[in-house]
Amino acid sequence: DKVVIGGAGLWTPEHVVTNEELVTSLNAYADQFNDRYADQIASGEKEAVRKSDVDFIVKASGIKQRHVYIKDGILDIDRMKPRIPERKDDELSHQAEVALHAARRALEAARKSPDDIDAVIVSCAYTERYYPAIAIEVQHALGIEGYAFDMLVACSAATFALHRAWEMVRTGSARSVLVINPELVTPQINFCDRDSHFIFGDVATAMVVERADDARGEDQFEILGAQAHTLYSNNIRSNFGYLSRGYDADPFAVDKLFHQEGRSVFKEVCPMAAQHLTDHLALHGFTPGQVRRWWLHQANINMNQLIAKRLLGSLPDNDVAPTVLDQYANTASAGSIIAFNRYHRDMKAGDIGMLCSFGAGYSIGSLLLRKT
Ligand code: CO8
Repeated sequence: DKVVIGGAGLWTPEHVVTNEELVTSLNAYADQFNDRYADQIASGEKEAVRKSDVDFIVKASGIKQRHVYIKDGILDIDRMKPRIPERKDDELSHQAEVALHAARRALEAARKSPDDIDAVIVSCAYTERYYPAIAIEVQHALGIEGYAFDMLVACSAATFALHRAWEMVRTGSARSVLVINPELVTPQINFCDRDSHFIFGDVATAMVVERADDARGEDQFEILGAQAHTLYSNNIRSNFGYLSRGYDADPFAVDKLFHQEGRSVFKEVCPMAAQHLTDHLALHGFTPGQVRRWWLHQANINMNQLIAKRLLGSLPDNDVAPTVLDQYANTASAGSIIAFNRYHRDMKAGDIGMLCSFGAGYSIGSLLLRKT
Protein backbone atom coordinates (compact mmCIF):
# COMPACT_ATOMS: atom_id res chain seq x y z
CA ASP A 1 0.00 0.00 0.00
CA LYS A 2 1.21 3.47 -0.84
CA VAL A 3 2.46 5.77 1.93
CA VAL A 4 2.66 9.53 1.49
CA ILE A 5 3.89 12.67 3.16
CA GLY A 6 0.46 14.29 3.35
CA GLY A 7 1.45 17.68 4.72
CA ALA A 8 4.42 19.63 6.08
CA GLY A 9 4.78 22.49 8.55
CA LEU A 10 7.51 25.01 9.36
CA TRP A 11 7.78 27.31 12.37
CA THR A 12 10.40 30.05 12.15
CA PRO A 13 11.35 31.88 15.37
CA GLU A 14 10.76 35.64 15.09
CA HIS A 15 14.21 36.66 16.43
CA VAL A 16 17.10 37.01 13.99
CA VAL A 17 20.82 37.28 14.74
CA THR A 18 22.88 38.59 11.82
CA ASN A 19 26.51 37.69 11.14
CA GLU A 20 27.42 41.32 11.89
CA GLU A 21 25.83 41.15 15.35
CA LEU A 22 27.50 37.83 16.18
CA VAL A 23 30.94 38.97 15.04
CA THR A 24 30.70 42.33 16.87
CA SER A 25 29.78 40.51 20.07
CA LEU A 26 32.47 37.79 19.81
CA ASN A 27 35.16 40.35 18.96
CA ALA A 28 34.21 42.54 21.94
CA TYR A 29 34.24 39.41 24.14
CA ALA A 30 37.70 38.54 22.74
CA ASP A 31 39.06 42.04 23.55
CA GLN A 32 37.70 41.86 27.09
CA PHE A 33 39.03 38.31 27.69
CA ASN A 34 42.42 38.91 26.10
CA ASP A 35 42.91 42.14 28.12
CA ARG A 36 41.80 40.55 31.37
CA TYR A 37 44.09 37.54 30.96
CA ALA A 38 46.96 39.23 29.12
CA ASP A 39 49.58 37.87 31.56
CA GLN A 40 48.33 34.27 31.46
CA ILE A 41 48.07 34.44 27.67
CA ALA A 42 51.66 35.77 27.47
CA SER A 43 52.92 32.95 29.75
CA GLY A 44 51.05 30.30 27.73
CA GLU A 45 48.73 29.42 30.64
CA LYS A 46 45.63 30.48 28.71
CA GLU A 47 44.87 30.70 25.00
CA ALA A 48 43.80 34.01 23.52
CA VAL A 49 40.26 34.15 22.14
CA ARG A 50 40.43 34.50 18.36
CA LYS A 51 38.35 37.08 16.53
CA SER A 52 35.70 36.30 13.95
CA ASP A 53 35.05 37.82 10.56
CA VAL A 54 31.81 38.37 8.59
CA ASP A 55 33.39 37.82 5.17
CA PHE A 56 34.94 34.54 6.31
CA ILE A 57 31.58 33.26 7.54
CA VAL A 58 29.73 34.00 4.30
CA LYS A 59 32.51 32.58 2.13
CA ALA A 60 33.16 29.44 4.22
CA SER A 61 29.52 28.57 4.91
CA GLY A 62 26.99 30.61 2.90
CA ILE A 63 25.30 31.63 6.17
CA LYS A 64 24.10 35.26 6.43
CA GLN A 65 21.85 35.14 9.48
CA ARG A 66 20.06 32.70 11.77
CA HIS A 67 16.70 32.65 13.55
CA VAL A 68 16.89 32.00 17.29
CA TYR A 69 14.27 30.96 19.85
CA ILE A 70 15.58 33.40 22.47
CA LYS A 71 17.96 36.19 21.50
CA ASP A 72 18.36 37.72 24.95
CA GLY A 73 21.80 36.87 26.35
CA ILE A 74 23.43 35.54 23.17
CA LEU A 75 25.15 38.82 22.29
CA ASP A 76 25.83 39.89 25.90
CA ILE A 77 29.62 39.61 26.24
CA ASP A 78 29.29 38.86 29.95
CA ARG A 79 27.03 35.88 29.16
CA MET A 80 27.43 34.50 25.58
CA LYS A 81 24.44 32.14 25.77
CA PRO A 82 20.65 32.55 25.55
CA ARG A 83 18.81 33.45 28.75
CA ILE A 84 16.01 30.86 28.92
CA PRO A 85 13.50 31.05 31.77
CA GLU A 86 13.13 27.64 33.42
CA ARG A 87 9.56 26.33 33.33
CA LYS A 88 7.74 24.47 36.09
CA ASP A 89 6.61 20.86 35.78
CA ASP A 90 3.01 21.92 35.18
CA GLU A 91 3.91 24.35 32.37
CA LEU A 92 4.33 23.43 28.70
CA SER A 93 8.03 22.83 28.06
CA HIS A 94 9.93 25.05 25.64
CA GLN A 95 10.56 22.28 23.15
CA ALA A 96 6.97 21.00 23.24
CA GLU A 97 5.81 24.58 22.60
CA VAL A 98 7.84 25.02 19.42
CA ALA A 99 7.06 21.44 18.34
CA LEU A 100 3.34 22.28 18.60
CA HIS A 101 3.71 25.35 16.36
CA ALA A 102 5.17 23.21 13.54
CA ALA A 103 2.84 20.24 14.24
CA ARG A 104 -0.31 22.37 13.91
CA ARG A 105 0.92 23.72 10.57
CA ALA A 106 1.65 20.22 9.26
CA LEU A 107 -1.79 18.99 10.37
CA GLU A 108 -3.41 21.95 8.63
CA ALA A 109 -1.46 21.29 5.40
CA ALA A 110 -2.48 17.61 5.54
CA ARG A 111 -6.09 18.63 6.39
CA LYS A 112 -6.00 16.36 9.41
CA SER A 113 -7.18 16.74 12.98
CA PRO A 114 -5.42 15.18 15.99
CA ASP A 115 -8.10 12.43 15.93
CA ASP A 116 -6.65 11.20 12.63
CA ILE A 117 -3.14 10.71 14.07
CA ASP A 118 -2.08 7.43 15.69
CA ALA A 119 1.52 8.17 16.68
CA VAL A 120 3.89 11.08 17.33
CA ILE A 121 7.67 11.05 16.91
CA VAL A 122 9.72 13.99 18.17
CA SER A 123 13.12 13.63 16.56
CA CYS A 124 15.97 16.14 16.79
CA ALA A 125 19.59 16.70 17.84
CA TYR A 126 18.79 17.36 21.53
CA THR A 127 15.79 16.98 23.81
CA GLU A 128 15.54 19.28 26.80
CA ARG A 129 15.04 16.32 29.14
CA TYR A 130 15.09 12.54 28.90
CA TYR A 131 11.63 11.81 30.36
CA PRO A 132 8.73 12.10 30.14
CA ALA A 133 9.28 12.17 26.37
CA ILE A 134 8.66 15.52 24.65
CA ALA A 135 6.64 13.53 22.09
CA ILE A 136 4.26 12.29 24.81
CA GLU A 137 3.85 15.86 26.07
CA VAL A 138 2.99 16.97 22.52
CA GLN A 139 0.64 13.99 22.09
CA HIS A 140 -1.12 15.02 25.33
CA ALA A 141 -1.31 18.72 24.32
CA LEU A 142 -2.92 17.80 20.99
CA GLY A 143 -5.20 15.16 22.48
CA ILE A 144 -3.91 12.33 20.29
CA GLU A 145 -4.78 8.71 21.17
CA GLY A 146 -2.05 6.17 20.51
CA TYR A 147 1.67 6.30 21.22
CA ALA A 148 4.60 8.71 21.06
CA PHE A 149 8.36 8.61 21.50
CA ASP A 150 11.51 10.73 21.14
CA MET A 151 14.45 9.95 18.86
CA LEU A 152 17.96 11.46 18.72
CA VAL A 153 20.07 11.07 15.58
CA ALA A 154 21.74 14.54 15.41
CA CYS A 155 21.67 15.88 11.85
CA SER A 156 19.78 12.86 10.55
CA ALA A 157 17.06 12.84 13.21
CA ALA A 158 14.38 14.05 10.77
CA THR A 159 15.09 11.64 7.91
CA PHE A 160 15.57 8.68 10.27
CA ALA A 161 12.23 9.49 11.96
CA LEU A 162 10.45 9.75 8.59
CA HIS A 163 12.01 6.39 7.71
CA ARG A 164 10.52 4.93 10.94
CA ALA A 165 7.14 6.57 10.25
CA TRP A 166 7.11 5.09 6.72
CA GLU A 167 7.73 1.62 8.20
CA MET A 168 5.08 2.13 10.90
CA VAL A 169 2.42 3.02 8.34
CA ARG A 170 3.48 0.24 5.95
CA THR A 171 3.31 -2.40 8.67
CA GLY A 172 -0.02 -1.09 9.95
CA SER A 173 1.19 -0.19 13.46
CA ALA A 174 -0.13 3.33 12.77
CA ARG A 175 -2.38 4.73 10.06
CA SER A 176 -0.75 8.11 10.28
CA VAL A 177 2.30 9.46 12.10
CA LEU A 178 3.15 13.04 13.06
CA VAL A 179 6.93 13.54 12.84
CA ILE A 180 8.23 16.73 14.51
CA ASN A 181 11.74 18.24 14.63
CA PRO A 182 11.95 20.98 17.27
CA GLU A 183 15.59 21.98 16.79
CA LEU A 184 16.50 24.28 19.68
CA VAL A 185 20.25 24.09 19.25
CA THR A 186 21.49 27.57 20.26
CA PRO A 187 21.87 26.67 23.99
CA GLN A 188 24.58 24.14 22.97
CA ILE A 189 26.64 26.57 20.90
CA ASN A 190 29.94 27.93 22.12
CA PHE A 191 29.38 31.59 21.18
CA CYS A 192 32.98 32.34 22.31
CA ASP A 193 34.48 30.13 19.59
CA ARG A 194 34.98 31.67 16.15
CA ASP A 195 35.08 28.25 14.46
CA SER A 196 31.52 27.37 15.46
CA HIS A 197 29.68 30.45 16.79
CA PHE A 198 28.08 31.20 13.40
CA ILE A 199 26.98 27.73 12.33
CA PHE A 200 23.56 27.11 13.94
CA GLY A 201 20.04 28.48 14.29
CA ASP A 202 16.75 27.34 15.84
CA VAL A 203 13.60 26.17 14.02
CA ALA A 204 10.82 23.56 14.18
CA THR A 205 9.50 21.43 11.32
CA ALA A 206 6.87 18.70 11.08
CA MET A 207 5.38 16.25 8.60
CA VAL A 208 2.38 13.93 8.50
CA VAL A 209 3.17 10.46 7.12
CA GLU A 210 0.04 8.47 6.25
CA ARG A 211 -1.64 5.92 3.97
CA ALA A 212 -2.27 7.38 0.51
CA ASP A 213 -5.89 6.21 0.79
CA ASP A 214 -6.44 8.46 3.83
CA ALA A 215 -4.57 11.54 2.53
CA ARG A 216 -6.50 14.76 1.92
CA GLY A 217 -3.73 17.40 1.67
CA GLU A 218 -3.24 19.56 -1.40
CA ASP A 219 0.41 18.50 -1.93
CA GLN A 220 1.13 14.82 -1.39
CA PHE A 221 4.41 13.01 -1.98
CA GLU A 222 4.57 9.23 -2.16
CA ILE A 223 7.54 7.76 -0.30
CA LEU A 224 9.13 5.41 -2.86
CA GLY A 225 11.98 4.37 -0.58
CA ALA A 226 14.07 5.28 2.45
CA GLN A 227 17.74 4.48 3.07
CA ALA A 228 20.11 5.10 5.97
CA HIS A 229 23.81 4.76 6.64
CA THR A 230 25.96 5.44 9.73
CA LEU A 231 29.71 5.37 10.36
CA TYR A 232 31.26 6.21 13.74
CA SER A 233 33.26 9.44 13.84
CA ASN A 234 34.47 11.76 16.60
CA ASN A 235 34.74 14.71 14.21
CA ILE A 236 31.42 16.23 15.36
CA ARG A 237 30.87 15.79 19.06
CA SER A 238 29.24 17.07 22.25
CA ASN A 239 30.13 15.37 25.54
CA PHE A 240 27.24 16.88 27.48
CA GLY A 241 25.01 14.28 29.06
CA TYR A 242 23.51 12.99 32.29
CA LEU A 243 26.84 11.51 33.44
CA SER A 244 28.32 15.05 33.49
CA ARG A 245 26.96 15.39 37.04
CA GLY A 246 28.95 12.36 38.16
CA TYR A 247 32.09 13.71 36.53
CA ASP A 248 31.67 16.99 38.49
CA ALA A 249 32.18 18.47 35.03
CA ASP A 250 31.66 22.11 34.13
CA PRO A 251 28.59 21.95 31.84
CA PHE A 252 30.03 24.85 29.84
CA ALA A 253 33.46 23.30 29.29
CA VAL A 254 34.31 23.46 25.61
CA ASP A 255 34.01 19.69 25.12
CA LYS A 256 30.50 19.70 26.60
CA LEU A 257 29.29 22.02 23.81
CA PHE A 258 29.09 21.41 20.06
CA HIS A 259 32.58 21.15 18.55
CA GLN A 260 33.89 19.72 15.33
CA GLU A 261 36.78 19.18 12.94
CA GLY A 262 34.96 21.02 10.16
CA ARG A 263 37.57 20.35 7.45
CA SER A 264 37.58 16.59 8.07
CA VAL A 265 33.78 16.50 8.17
CA PHE A 266 33.68 18.28 4.85
CA LYS A 267 36.21 15.93 3.22
CA GLU A 268 34.75 12.70 4.60
CA VAL A 269 31.00 13.33 4.41
CA CYS A 270 30.72 14.78 0.87
CA PRO A 271 31.81 11.61 -0.99
CA MET A 272 29.80 9.41 1.41
CA ALA A 273 26.63 11.44 0.82
CA ALA A 274 27.07 11.52 -2.98
CA GLN A 275 27.61 7.74 -3.08
CA HIS A 276 24.65 7.10 -0.77
CA LEU A 277 22.33 9.17 -2.97
CA THR A 278 23.54 7.57 -6.22
CA ASP A 279 23.03 4.09 -4.75
CA HIS A 280 19.59 4.95 -3.39
CA LEU A 281 18.43 6.23 -6.78
CA ALA A 282 19.91 3.20 -8.60
CA LEU A 283 17.94 0.88 -6.31
CA HIS A 284 14.78 2.39 -7.79
CA GLY A 285 16.07 2.55 -11.37
CA PHE A 286 16.71 6.31 -11.39
CA THR A 287 19.75 8.41 -12.22
CA PRO A 288 20.57 11.75 -10.52
CA GLY A 289 19.59 13.66 -13.68
CA GLN A 290 15.99 12.47 -13.29
CA VAL A 291 15.55 14.15 -9.91
CA ARG A 292 13.47 17.32 -10.22
CA ARG A 293 14.41 18.61 -6.77
CA TRP A 294 17.05 17.92 -4.14
CA TRP A 295 16.15 18.91 -0.58
CA LEU A 296 19.65 18.52 0.82
CA HIS A 297 20.86 18.87 4.41
CA GLN A 298 21.71 22.51 5.07
CA ALA A 299 25.10 22.65 6.79
CA ASN A 300 27.32 24.44 4.34
CA ILE A 301 26.79 25.85 0.84
CA ASN A 302 30.16 24.60 -0.42
CA MET A 303 29.38 21.11 0.83
CA ASN A 304 26.03 21.04 -0.98
CA GLN A 305 27.59 22.36 -4.17
CA LEU A 306 30.32 19.72 -4.09
CA ILE A 307 27.79 16.90 -3.50
CA ALA A 308 25.47 18.20 -6.22
CA LYS A 309 28.38 18.54 -8.64
CA ARG A 310 29.45 14.94 -7.98
CA LEU A 311 25.89 13.78 -8.61
CA LEU A 312 25.02 15.91 -11.63
CA GLY A 313 28.38 16.80 -13.16
CA SER A 314 27.62 20.53 -12.94
CA LEU A 315 26.31 23.02 -10.40
CA PRO A 316 22.51 22.96 -10.10
CA ASP A 317 20.59 26.22 -9.67
CA ASN A 318 18.52 27.09 -6.63
CA ASP A 319 15.39 25.71 -8.32
CA VAL A 320 16.87 22.21 -8.50
CA ALA A 321 18.78 22.21 -5.18
CA PRO A 322 17.39 25.01 -3.03
CA THR A 323 19.43 26.64 -0.28
CA VAL A 324 17.86 27.95 2.92
CA LEU A 325 20.96 28.17 5.09
CA ASP A 326 21.66 31.76 4.11
CA GLN A 327 18.59 32.70 6.20
CA TYR A 328 18.34 29.82 8.69
CA ALA A 329 21.98 28.67 9.06
CA ASN A 330 22.44 24.99 10.01
CA THR A 331 19.34 23.85 11.91
CA ALA A 332 20.62 20.32 12.61
CA SER A 333 18.13 17.77 11.25
CA ALA A 334 15.48 20.29 10.15
CA GLY A 335 17.44 21.87 7.26
CA SER A 336 16.26 19.58 4.46
CA ILE A 337 12.70 19.72 5.85
CA ILE A 338 12.76 23.55 5.75
CA ALA A 339 13.91 23.30 2.12
CA PHE A 340 11.02 20.90 1.41
CA ASN A 341 8.52 23.20 3.12
CA ARG A 342 9.61 26.20 1.08
CA TYR A 343 10.16 24.48 -2.27
CA HIS A 344 7.57 21.85 -3.20
CA ARG A 345 4.32 23.56 -4.19
CA ASP A 346 5.41 24.10 -7.80
CA MET A 347 6.14 20.41 -8.41
CA LYS A 348 4.01 18.45 -10.88
CA ALA A 349 2.51 14.98 -10.58
CA GLY A 350 5.22 12.40 -11.25
CA ASP A 351 8.12 14.72 -10.35
CA ILE A 352 10.85 12.97 -8.35
CA GLY A 353 12.44 14.57 -5.29
CA MET A 354 15.17 13.47 -2.91
CA LEU A 355 15.25 14.49 0.74
CA CYS A 356 18.64 13.92 2.35
CA SER A 357 20.50 14.60 5.60
CA PHE A 358 24.16 14.08 6.51
CA GLY A 359 26.29 14.95 9.51
CA ALA A 360 27.13 14.00 13.08
CA GLY A 361 27.50 10.30 13.84
CA TYR A 362 28.31 10.20 10.93
CA SER A 363 24.76 9.63 9.81
CA ILE A 364 23.16 9.86 6.37
CA GLY A 365 19.46 9.40 5.68
CA SER A 366 17.41 9.84 2.52
CA LEU A 367 13.85 9.50 1.27
CA LEU A 368 12.96 9.19 -2.39
CA LEU A 369 9.67 10.97 -3.07
CA ARG A 370 7.27 11.27 -6.00
CA LYS A 371 4.65 14.00 -6.28
CA THR A 372 1.25 12.36 -6.61
N1 CO8 B 1 36.29 34.11 11.38
C1 CO8 B 1 37.56 34.18 10.95
N2 CO8 B 1 38.35 33.11 10.79
C2 CO8 B 1 37.83 31.91 11.09
C3 CO8 B 1 36.52 31.75 11.56
C4 CO8 B 1 35.74 32.93 11.71
N3 CO8 B 1 34.49 32.87 12.17
N4 CO8 B 1 36.27 30.46 11.77
C5 CO8 B 1 37.38 29.79 11.47
N5 CO8 B 1 38.35 30.66 11.07
C6 CO8 B 1 39.72 30.36 10.68
C7 CO8 B 1 40.18 29.07 11.29
O1 CO8 B 1 40.54 29.25 12.65
C8 CO8 B 1 41.34 28.74 10.42
O2 CO8 B 1 42.45 29.50 10.84
P1 CO8 B 1 43.86 28.81 11.14
O3 CO8 B 1 44.22 28.17 9.83
O4 CO8 B 1 44.70 29.93 11.58
O5 CO8 B 1 43.55 27.80 12.22
C9 CO8 B 1 40.89 29.23 9.05
O6 CO8 B 1 39.86 30.19 9.30
C10 CO8 B 1 40.37 28.15 8.16
O7 CO8 B 1 39.43 27.35 8.93
P2 CO8 B 1 38.77 26.06 8.40
O8 CO8 B 1 39.77 25.25 7.62
O9 CO8 B 1 38.04 25.39 9.52
O10 CO8 B 1 37.70 26.71 7.39
P3 CO8 B 1 36.77 25.96 6.37
O11 CO8 B 1 36.92 26.62 5.06
O12 CO8 B 1 36.90 24.49 6.46
O13 CO8 B 1 35.30 26.34 6.91
C11 CO8 B 1 33.52 25.24 8.11
C12 CO8 B 1 34.87 25.91 8.19
C13 CO8 B 1 32.49 26.24 7.64
C14 CO8 B 1 33.15 24.75 9.51
C15 CO8 B 1 33.57 24.06 7.13
O14 CO8 B 1 34.66 23.25 7.38
C16 CO8 B 1 32.34 23.19 7.17
O15 CO8 B 1 31.22 23.64 7.02
N6 CO8 B 1 32.52 21.88 7.35
C17 CO8 B 1 31.40 20.95 7.42
C18 CO8 B 1 30.72 21.18 8.67
C19 CO8 B 1 29.53 20.33 8.87
O16 CO8 B 1 28.77 19.96 8.01
N7 CO8 B 1 29.32 20.05 10.08
C20 CO8 B 1 28.22 19.33 10.47
C21 CO8 B 1 27.60 20.13 11.49
S1 CO8 B 1 26.83 19.09 12.59
C22 CO8 B 1 25.21 19.12 12.22
O17 CO8 B 1 24.81 19.46 11.14
C23 CO8 B 1 24.28 18.79 13.36
C24 CO8 B 1 25.01 18.47 14.64
C25 CO8 B 1 24.10 18.48 15.82
C26 CO8 B 1 23.59 19.87 16.13
C27 CO8 B 1 24.47 20.65 17.02
C28 CO8 B 1 23.84 21.97 17.40
C29 CO8 B 1 24.63 22.82 18.37
